[in-house]
Amino acid sequence: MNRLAATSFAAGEAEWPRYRPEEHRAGIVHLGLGNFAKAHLLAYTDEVLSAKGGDWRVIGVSLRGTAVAEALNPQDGRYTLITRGAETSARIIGALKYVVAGARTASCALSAMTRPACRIVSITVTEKGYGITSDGHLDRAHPAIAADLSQPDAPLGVIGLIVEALRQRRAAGIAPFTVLSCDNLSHNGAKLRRAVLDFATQIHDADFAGWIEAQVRFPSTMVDRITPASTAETFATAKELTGHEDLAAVETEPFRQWVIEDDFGAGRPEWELAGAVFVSDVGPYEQMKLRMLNGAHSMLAYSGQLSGKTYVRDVMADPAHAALVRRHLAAAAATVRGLALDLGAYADALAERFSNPAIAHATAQIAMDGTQKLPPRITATALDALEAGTPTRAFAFALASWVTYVARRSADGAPILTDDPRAQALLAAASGARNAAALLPALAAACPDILPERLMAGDFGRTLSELTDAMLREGMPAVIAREAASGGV
Ligand code: CS2
Repeated sequence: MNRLAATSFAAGEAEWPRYRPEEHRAGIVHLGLGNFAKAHLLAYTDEVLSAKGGDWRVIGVSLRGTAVAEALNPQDGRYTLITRGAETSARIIGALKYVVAGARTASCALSAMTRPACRIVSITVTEKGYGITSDGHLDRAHPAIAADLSQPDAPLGVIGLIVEALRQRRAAGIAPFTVLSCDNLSHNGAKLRRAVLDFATQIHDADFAGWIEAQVRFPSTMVDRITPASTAETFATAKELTGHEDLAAVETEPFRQWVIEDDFGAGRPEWELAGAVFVSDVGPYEQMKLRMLNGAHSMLAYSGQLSGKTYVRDVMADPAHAALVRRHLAAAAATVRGLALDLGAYADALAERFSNPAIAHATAQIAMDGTQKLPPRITATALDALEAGTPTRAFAFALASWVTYVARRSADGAPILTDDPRAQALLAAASGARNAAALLPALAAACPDILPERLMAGDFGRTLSELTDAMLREGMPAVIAREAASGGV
């Protein structure tokens, strides 16, 4: 098999590295190497290396099994990044050095993270990977947090790894790295910082926590690039465009955005050369993206799953459903404060990105982990809208879609909800409940951060209940058609 590797000759239409990756040392350790990091942080870093050089290659750490390492390491970290828009193009990324995974993850990751050359530890582990509650506290019930608190020198999770690596660096007199969270958590840097300090205080002492507080930077970031899971078609396109077999190929959309707080303690790549934007406060950008893009995504994922739409583009191809996406974007935009940006234009661009016919972004992929995603995407937005007196029906529709999704069973009686760390608790709460009057209080008791009292009461609570009953009784397609026709806000 002609497999992609450092020694491969450039072939096909793809763009090959115009720099020599092996001449650059690693300056970043990335925890949670998956498709998103491969399409985002690594793509930006690859362009900087190409334009400017520097010791900023990336060592990846995979915390969820060995598949990613098994695909990438035999290829010397090389992989094909396919961009699908009006045209399809491909670029071979050379920024990744290798991936650590498997039985020795903790020791190998710690040795990479404690090298003086490591100046940034970046992270994409999804919302559920941190062990931080939606209100920003250390979640002691999270499996990795619980395990790492009892065995801090062989950590399995992000927070445990960061704390142990920082402890070892301090003991060896090595300056700390900057910690860069690149996940869709609101205030991702600030929340991670608080959880790290909390963890460090628990297992070490206030002196060490004080050192972290004074020395370690945790800039917040807003990251954006729609990146579907790779399929057989991804691998076939990679082969066609590169002339090589690539078991680590990833595909993504042309658009990308990265807004970063410029607060790095030990240097950073000039990511602005690749289009990243450095600001002093990421908050408003994060709010815009989480509430508009991700909020609309979650709404269309649940309502799409319940109306037979496999991909986001299928939702957008149904005019009634697309109108509800538009309604959601407008209602979410009305809650975003502090940005001198044209949110109408941002909403238009989102609708266009969601409609991209070349991107097969599965609604099932977005529907995963709802308990982690909904609090900042929908609940916080709905609460702000209620407070400000701006339209809220779109949020009641989104929450009713999730509630109905949790309650729904397939023809053989199996739940359709599976991929959520709280699936068991949700299914237990929903079991036997046949209408909104039974279902809503049960789910609110299980997830008060998704259905707080304020949203269960008053007009909002009534609308939520009516929509849930309608979805359960008449089915999602009928409710979508009626909602869109009534133009309700
Ligand atoms: C999506 C995001 O899966 C999801 O929940 O909403 O992954 C989304 O595609 C990215 O945040 C886009 O930047």
